Amino acid sequence: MSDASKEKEFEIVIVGAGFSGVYQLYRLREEGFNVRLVEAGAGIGGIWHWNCYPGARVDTHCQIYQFSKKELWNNWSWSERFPGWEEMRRYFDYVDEKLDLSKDVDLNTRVTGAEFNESTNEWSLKTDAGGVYRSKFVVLCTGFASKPYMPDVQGIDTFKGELHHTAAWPQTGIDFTGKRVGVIGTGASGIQVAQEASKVASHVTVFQRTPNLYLPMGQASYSEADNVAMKEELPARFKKRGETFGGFDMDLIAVSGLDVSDEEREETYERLWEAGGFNFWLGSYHDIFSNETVNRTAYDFWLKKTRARITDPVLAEKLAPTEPPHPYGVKRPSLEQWYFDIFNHDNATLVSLKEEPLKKITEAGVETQEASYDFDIIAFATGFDAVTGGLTSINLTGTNGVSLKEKWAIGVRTHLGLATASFPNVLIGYGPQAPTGFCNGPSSAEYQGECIIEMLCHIREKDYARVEADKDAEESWRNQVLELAAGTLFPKADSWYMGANVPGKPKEMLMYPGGLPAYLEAFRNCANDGYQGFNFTK
Ligand code: NA7
Repeated sequence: MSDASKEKEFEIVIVGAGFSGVYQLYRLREEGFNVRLVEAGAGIGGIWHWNCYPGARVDTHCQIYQFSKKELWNNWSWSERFPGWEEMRRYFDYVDEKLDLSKDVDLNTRVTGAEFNESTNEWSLKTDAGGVYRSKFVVLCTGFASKPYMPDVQGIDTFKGELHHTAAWPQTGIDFTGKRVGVIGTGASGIQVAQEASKVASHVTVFQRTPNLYLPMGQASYSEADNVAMKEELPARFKKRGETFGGFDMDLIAVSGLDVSDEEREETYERLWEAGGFNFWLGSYHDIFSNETVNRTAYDFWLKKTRARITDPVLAEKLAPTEPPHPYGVKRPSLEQWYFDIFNHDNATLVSLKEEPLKKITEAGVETQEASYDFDIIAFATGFDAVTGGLTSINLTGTNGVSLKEKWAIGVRTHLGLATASFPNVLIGYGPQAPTGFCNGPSSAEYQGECIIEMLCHIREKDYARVEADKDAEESWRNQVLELAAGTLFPKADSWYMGANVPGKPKEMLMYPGGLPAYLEAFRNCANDGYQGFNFTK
């Protein structure tokens, strides 16, 4: 807000300017709503504003990691199959300019809390910029990864060098040249940092707790001619997204991995592996996520391919253990480019925290139960309080006086992942109990985003003052989510999908695991049935 001391009033306030929030802004504006988008960062782009650590890169191919609006894709060219953060930022700047977004966005403004006024049916949102927003509706688009998870390791404040979480990396950057770099965590962020550091650092030491079952990224550079050819295919790819489990342009194979011969399965795996990206994961047999025997065939194929990249047998057992640490793909596989190769050089070391647990951070570096490692720079690539953290870190007070954080401390409850009881007129995009982490972000922004827009248009048409999720409906939706998850192998890993990466967080499936089409069908049935499970008041 230009004048932070003033109250401003809107029909709808959107929180968060990633793909979901940006989509809400331009579509709700198109529908004629008086809407404002409030964003904590200094720029739009959500995760692509915050993620600026060396090597930060998207793990979904650019063809479908963009908005499907022709006016946008028709005039934009991608330089790589999996773009880096700088290119994603340029893309968001381009979207901003094309759709004239900035005039309705307040940057550098973090929503810290909100209260509902029962007599006016309005929310009052407080921000760290000092101002107050009053609005009839709030659409929360805080994303799955807006609250970094920093483990409670003793001595973090004592380190004399540079220590940062990858998601809170200094925007001015840090030069790794000639430095001793420590990387804690081996998910997508950890290996991206390690790959970059290995090129210029005097030494990089990677601390691994659980081996990540990486897939080859299959990065490619794109010329202008490639972009011209790509555009021909885009409408079909965009359409396909709404028909597939993960909102991708590929889908799980309908037959069981056990109903094919060993030769056919091997050929399929080989083809998927060669295709790169998430093909081996989201293009595999549908029962890879529910049948341990099928899952093991995928693991064994992965093991064979990965072991072929690692020469040292001791290292090989650490990076790619003979026995799977958990079923294949129930933790998100990160896409590696030259990660395994870095350990073939003298300037890289892998430390297994299973063999020598982390003890503390010291002035000089990292101390494990076995040894001390000195660093100039430490990157905590330890992930996020995923999916719920961005929402519960806003002090939202429900009509019963209970905050969202308190309500969800004993397990998430929502109806269709769109709203939660006692929080009237709050709608959630890309949050828990929706496809979210199993779904391509831009696909969710558009497909689930349209559910939110449809609801808001319905409310306006009927002149309702208030909408709220029904308590019974949210119990029922929760049970559907948990029952679907119980039929899968996902609960067998302590992943962020299960909320199990953050100590003290309830271990429960945080996503709707039935796939995007089934989710959209559930919404359609609900809407056709007069929005059953939502209570409306005039
Ligand atoms: P991830 O994928 O959640 O990875 C976090 C990593 O940090 C993972 O290897 C964790 O090991 C490790 N970790 C977490 N806490 C600790 C502690 N206390 N000690 C040591 N190691 C720890 O986050 P990313 O940022 O890499 O990626 C997030 C998503 O962004 C990713 O899924 C893609 O969608 C892009 P663990 O496996 O829990 O043993």
